[in-house]
Amino acid sequence: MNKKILITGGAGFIGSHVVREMVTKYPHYEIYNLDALTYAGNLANLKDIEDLPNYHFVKGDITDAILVESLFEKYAFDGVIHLAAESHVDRSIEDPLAFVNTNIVGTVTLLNAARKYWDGNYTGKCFYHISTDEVYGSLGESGFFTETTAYDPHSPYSASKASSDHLVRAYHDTYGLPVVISNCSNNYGPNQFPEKLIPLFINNIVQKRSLPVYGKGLNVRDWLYVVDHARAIDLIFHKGEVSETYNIGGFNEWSNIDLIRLMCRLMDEKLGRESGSSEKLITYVKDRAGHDLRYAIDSTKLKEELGWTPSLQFEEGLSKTIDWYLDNNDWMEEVTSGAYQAYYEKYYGDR
Ligand code: NAD
Ligand code: TDX
Repeated sequence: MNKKILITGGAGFIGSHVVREMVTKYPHYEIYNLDALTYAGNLANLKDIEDLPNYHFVKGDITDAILVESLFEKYAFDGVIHLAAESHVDRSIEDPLAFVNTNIVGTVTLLNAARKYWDGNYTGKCFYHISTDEVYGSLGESGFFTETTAYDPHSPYSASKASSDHLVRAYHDTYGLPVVISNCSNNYGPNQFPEKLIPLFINNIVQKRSLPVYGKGLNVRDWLYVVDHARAIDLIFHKGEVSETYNIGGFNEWSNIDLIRLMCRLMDEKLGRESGSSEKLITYVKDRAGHDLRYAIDSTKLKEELGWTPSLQFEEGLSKTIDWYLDNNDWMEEVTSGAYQAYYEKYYGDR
């Protein structure tokens, strides 16, 4: 069946992998990528697919109700895959309101448009909201987050994502909107903005800059290769049950310091540096405020109900990821120098 799908945040890290998955796997779908091109949005992430006839880019803000409604009116979307968000915890500590605006107001703006234009005709429609494991808060030494774990967010980022999740569910319960939500663990892979741990540290190791480890480096994160997340999103969008939640994760927990040591070892090998030289860059710095100790996702439901399993083992995925950043030094330079933003300003500044 043909579908017209609105993907928000498709120029970002995960969004660009989702857009690629959808436009290449479903050439008979029309995919509309709505992205404001904030500092985290980069059209270079989509260079390889931007000329495909079923891909369409719209520069715009999800909080702009007039624009969002005009898109629903013009294109009559069957589905929404909503990824646009402010996504970095440290930035949320500096500027919480930006997170409230995009993550909460932006989500409600999209929900309102879907409700207005679908107008109770929900057959074949789906509003899919992409969320995070951080809404569940922090685990102790043991246990996992399941779909029924109570929400307990600690950062302005995770609180804003939790709020948006509640609103999505409220639109189902109150107005009958056909929604589905997934909560995923930490992603890694190509095209991630180098403010997040893995690309930041890869770049710092290349540049021989210090590696700022928060606190004692004992916080634990559960890492998933971004393409496996994109595959799960495709599956849930097509096969997920309306009003259900699916946790996505690969049962792959690493303490930050163990992960950083592994990255240092792999990078010494790849860069032909003396063994142990990158580890000397490790610097312990002041801990992040409200730093969650441990995240670990139980994705049994997704496996048992929809048959999803991750395709990549972590060491293989990490090695592939490091190779991608080493091979795409131009991408890293453009992103860190801000050159790409000057380009967008020039081409989209007055649109
Ligand atoms: P990202 O920061 O790399 O990309 C966000 C994208 O959204 C960018 O292209 C940006 O330009 C766009 N955007 C931001 N504000 C916008 C606005 N007001 N209007 C339109 N576009 C806007 O984020 P990401 O890491 O790819 O995360 C994508 C989604 O997945 C987010 O909802 C995030 O909460 C969720 N998530 C991320 C992770 C992770 O590890 N990165 C894990 C689980 C869930
Ligand atoms: O310089 C650093 N030093 C450091 O020790 C940075 C940037 C991070 N860290 C630590 C903090 C975390 O324990 O590394 C861990 C990972 O940090 P981030 O990459 O900032 O990710 P995290 O805070 O875990 O959140 C990520 O996963 C869930 C994404 O940014 C979110 O968007 C997603 O929802």
